[in-house]
Amino acid sequence: MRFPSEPFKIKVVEPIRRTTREERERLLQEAGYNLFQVSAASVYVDLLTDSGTSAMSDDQWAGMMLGNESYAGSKNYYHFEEAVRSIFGYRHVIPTHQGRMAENLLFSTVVKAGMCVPNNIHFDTTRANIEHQHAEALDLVIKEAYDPQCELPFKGNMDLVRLEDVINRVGPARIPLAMVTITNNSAGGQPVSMDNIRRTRALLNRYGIPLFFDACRFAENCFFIKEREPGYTDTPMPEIARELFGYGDGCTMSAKKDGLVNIGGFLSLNRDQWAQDITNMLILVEGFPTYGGLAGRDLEAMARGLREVLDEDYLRFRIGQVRYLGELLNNAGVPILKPIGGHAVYLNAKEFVPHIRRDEFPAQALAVALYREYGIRGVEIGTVMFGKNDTATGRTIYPELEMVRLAIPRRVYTNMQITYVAESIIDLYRDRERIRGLTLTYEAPVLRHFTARFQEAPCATAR
Ligand code: P71
Repeated sequence: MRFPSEPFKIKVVEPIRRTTREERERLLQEAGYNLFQVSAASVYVDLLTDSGTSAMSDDQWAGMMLGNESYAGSKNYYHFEEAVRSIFGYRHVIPTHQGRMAENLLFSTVVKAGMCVPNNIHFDTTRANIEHQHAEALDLVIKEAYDPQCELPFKGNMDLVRLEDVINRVGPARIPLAMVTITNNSAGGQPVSMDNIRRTRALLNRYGIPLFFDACRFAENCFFIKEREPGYTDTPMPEIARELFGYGDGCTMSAKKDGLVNIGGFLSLNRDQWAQDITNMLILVEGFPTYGGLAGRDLEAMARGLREVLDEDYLRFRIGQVRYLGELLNNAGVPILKPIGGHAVYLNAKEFVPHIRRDEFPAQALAVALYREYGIRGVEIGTVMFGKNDTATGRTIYPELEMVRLAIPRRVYTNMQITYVAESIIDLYRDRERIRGLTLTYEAPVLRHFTARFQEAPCATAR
């Protein structure tokens, strides 16, 4: 089957409410046309993020009841440690409450002012945590990643020529580690090939630079390797993961993605000295090393989720469901980023609403229209999130991509709900000329997308 049906049945349900268009119009006005400010209870299908939004299995819930909430040495920590070691293979396992804390602990320990950390593309929290150390976060993905039309099987790959240039330019002493984000969230959930990882490792070895993975969506990346990379068709998922992580020295993980939990993360690594320094910092800011800001039951759910996520039936359904949405849209001529990624479909707003000028936030306008007309919430990944004001000229520096991301939570929506999303977007596309641009009325100095407020520009056709 091209699009496998759900490999689970539903045991617990959460009702979701449909609202009227009038209600949503009012809610949008109150929210300043910012979907982060709309209450989730007024959203019908919520595709804001795939992070922390998974449905847990009965086995995970059963594990929650076996939580041991001792301050030190909870058995759930040992289960968790064993799960992480068996999948990732690194010696030290340090739990954190979510991914960005793992990043913060790692970078505050090993990155010093004036240093540089290369990555394919840093996720915003990774970049922010590096810049917080007064260091530079460099994005060195292959250039095709920035072309929404270019179809490559591994569009998240590191550009090894640029990586070597950077090492030669800044010198290995100023690069405490390099990272590879699997899958590459910021440019469409695109995977990195085993071959590219192997070569990245070989290059870094020549300069003695450690390699860390941002492993949030590692299982999805490993599934793409199995599907697309020669030599892996018959390799079991855990073996693919072991080989991949074997090329690294450690990883940071937000288990809110491929850990199939609602909260949790970790840092895992081989270097004893780094682990010791990080653990000392963990105790200061997060908690004792056998719970790291989580409850025992959370650790148990994470241990079980990390094993479940490598189940091939699950992954085939998961990747298939995202692809199902993407292909329905693509076949109807709706402009999307290609190839379809692992966790989300991205609408290309530059082509969807070409009548909206760049300074009127086309992707934000599209996300607002999708909510107003159909109660579906996506997230803008474009000028609101990544545009910068050039203080010298007062002009806006626009990011390369202007997208609305439709991130699919894991095991949450049925294929019928996904069909509803596709049909809604196809309808909206037919009516796209009616979508109006927005003007910014408030922005915070940092991470403005969470709290920005907008007004609607006059009707485009009336201009
Ligand atoms: C996503 C998120 C969650 C998010 C974060 C910020 C604003 C809106 C939504 C989080 C990631 C990620 C990668 C590759 C690290 C984190 C941080 N992604 N690396 O895509 O995608 O993890 O949220 O657990 O701290 O919606 P954390």
